[in-house]
Amino acid sequence: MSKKDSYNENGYYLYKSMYSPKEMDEYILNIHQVFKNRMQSMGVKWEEDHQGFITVDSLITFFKKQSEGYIQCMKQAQNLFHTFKLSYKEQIAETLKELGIDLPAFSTKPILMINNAATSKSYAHYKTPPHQDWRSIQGSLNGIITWTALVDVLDEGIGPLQIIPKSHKWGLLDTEKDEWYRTIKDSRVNNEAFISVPMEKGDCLFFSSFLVHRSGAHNGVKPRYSLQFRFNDVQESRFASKGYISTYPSDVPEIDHVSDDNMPSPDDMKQIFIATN
Ligand SMILES: O=C(O)CCC(=O)C(=O)O
Ligand SMILES: [Fe+2]
Repeated sequence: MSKKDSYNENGYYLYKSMYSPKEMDEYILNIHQVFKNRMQSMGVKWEEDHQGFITVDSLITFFKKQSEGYIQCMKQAQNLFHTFKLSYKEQIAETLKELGIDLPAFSTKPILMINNAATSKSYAHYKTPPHQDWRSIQGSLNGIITWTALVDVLDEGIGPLQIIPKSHKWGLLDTEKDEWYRTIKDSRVNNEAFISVPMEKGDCLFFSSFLVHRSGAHNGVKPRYSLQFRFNDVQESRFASKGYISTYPSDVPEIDHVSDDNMPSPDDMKQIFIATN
């Protein structure tokens, strides 16, 4: 069966070794750099291993003491140039095309997740209940999500992604609002229907925005790092006829949250633009 036929039939395609382990480690080091800078500015101490990764214990301590600081770092890490760079891979573009997206466009910003009960404010922050991404995106009908494992997500304890193969063909399922977002109400969505998708560091799962999926159970020992890119197809006629609807408004400045305190002085600027001669 061709890649396209298998994808159409099952609703997903696993691309092994999209990225090398080295590429993944370099990216996580950049993420950790965001944390180090913020922790330093807050006077929070951390420990790191011989490669420069912050230890899990230090990250957990940071979250426990300063959860807002931790969340700010997560948001900033999502915006790293490096995050976007990982999406500009020829193999991603080629695979999207092979699977049926003619002219891909991001439907949302990249989504970086570090799943760990110890660094989550609620259960749904590290264990996403069954859902279809299309419900929140509402983009092209052939939308695709890429879900990349930044670390090995192999054994059940680290919570491999769970999917219901072929469920994309069921169409959009009924949901009810809940404290996470919306819960699917459909008898076909039950524990027996899910399969786990164990992935090695650098593997990338392409799946339909209609495929039912959820997070696996995480035992809280090793954090699970993943990165999602979400694509619409600008060529899909229904999407165009709906006026390229976007349920994710672009960021606007949050005026009320910007402080007037401690604004930069000319001296601060001199520190940034230091003359070299
Ligand atoms: O990474 C996960 O476990 C699931 C996340 C997810 O499905 C989502 O963010 O829509
Ligand atoms: Fe999802």
